[in-house]
Amino acid sequence: MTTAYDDNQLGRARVADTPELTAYYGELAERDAGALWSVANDIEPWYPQPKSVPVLWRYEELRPLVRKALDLVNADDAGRRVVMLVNPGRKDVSAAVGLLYTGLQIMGPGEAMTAHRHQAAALRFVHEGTGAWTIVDGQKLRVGPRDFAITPNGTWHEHGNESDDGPVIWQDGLDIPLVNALDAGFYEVHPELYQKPGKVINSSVLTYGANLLPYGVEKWTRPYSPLLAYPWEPTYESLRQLARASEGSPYDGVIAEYTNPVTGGSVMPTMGAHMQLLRPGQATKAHRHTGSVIYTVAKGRGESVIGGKRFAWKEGDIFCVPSWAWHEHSNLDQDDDACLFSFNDFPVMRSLGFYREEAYADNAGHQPTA
Ligand code: GTQ
Repeated sequence: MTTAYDDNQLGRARVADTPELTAYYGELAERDAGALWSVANDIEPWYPQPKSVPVLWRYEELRPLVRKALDLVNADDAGRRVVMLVNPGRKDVSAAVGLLYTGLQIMGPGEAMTAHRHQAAALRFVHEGTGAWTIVDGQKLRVGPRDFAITPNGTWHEHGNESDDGPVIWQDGLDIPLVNALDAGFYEVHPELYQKPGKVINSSVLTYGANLLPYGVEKWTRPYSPLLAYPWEPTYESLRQLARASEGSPYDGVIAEYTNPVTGGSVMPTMGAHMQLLRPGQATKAHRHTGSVIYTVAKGRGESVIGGKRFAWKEGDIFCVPSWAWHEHSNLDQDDDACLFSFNDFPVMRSLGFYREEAYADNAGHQPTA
């Protein structure tokens, strides 16, 4: 029996075990009950106590293992050929951090996966390969390196690689652990296995991609962005323009959120995404916030200090920041900018009133490192 005895402070549980209490706890347990004071300090911590730890996954180490999966399993048998990134503290729920899942999916030349839909929402960030496509609710999208695309929850989706000169590797980001934590998961295979896409490729990008709200199209009332793909070039160009017009954030450099063009809100109800640019040599200050973040290095090289630990990164690497962990980023290239793509569960935090943020006050805003 554990005793909540760590915080010997007024207003906190501080009941020591005695033989009578231990026997009493046993009697309660036999009736599927328990004494709150024996767990109170654990279940109501002073501040968030994530099980997740900061992790950096090196693309050059994972890439050969991801490619190996091409030979080891065929896509139809595996359903999706994905190497998951698993946080050592969240193996029980297959999360990369917090309640977010991520993995590297590989599709060989000419491959096409069957269509399905599920309660979990998904997003893609392309690492390499030229032939990637996905059909989301009947709309075919072509995506290339550093492009970002969404598969909102409940939409039919299938993917493939139509190039004949090499595999596609893209990163999947899903809220699977969140959906499961809420016992809300559903999954369906498409009755015809494959969708019949409309003729126009990237139609949502053609419709919504230029900061203009189109007339004469279906009035958009669904809770996710009608724009399903966000190509790299205009995203990068926008950040460079923003860098000319604004100082940016002291914690994140020049940063912008991918938005639903109809509402200005996050791309999906459970997950948001950002692209940020660190100027040559820029070192940001540390802050922390509730909500978990998974970062992918889109361009350049640098390092981040997360929870007092230093992680050096370069293009393709993936790292995570657990909720409430201090973090700051540096671009180690003095001549070129660095860009970080990231996705998060901030929309969940915000809609539940759980979002909090705090600046690191000491040491000129930088964490001490070992
Ligand atoms: O493509 O919908 O990496 O359902 C894991 C689960 C991708 C997907 C993953 C999925 C998907």
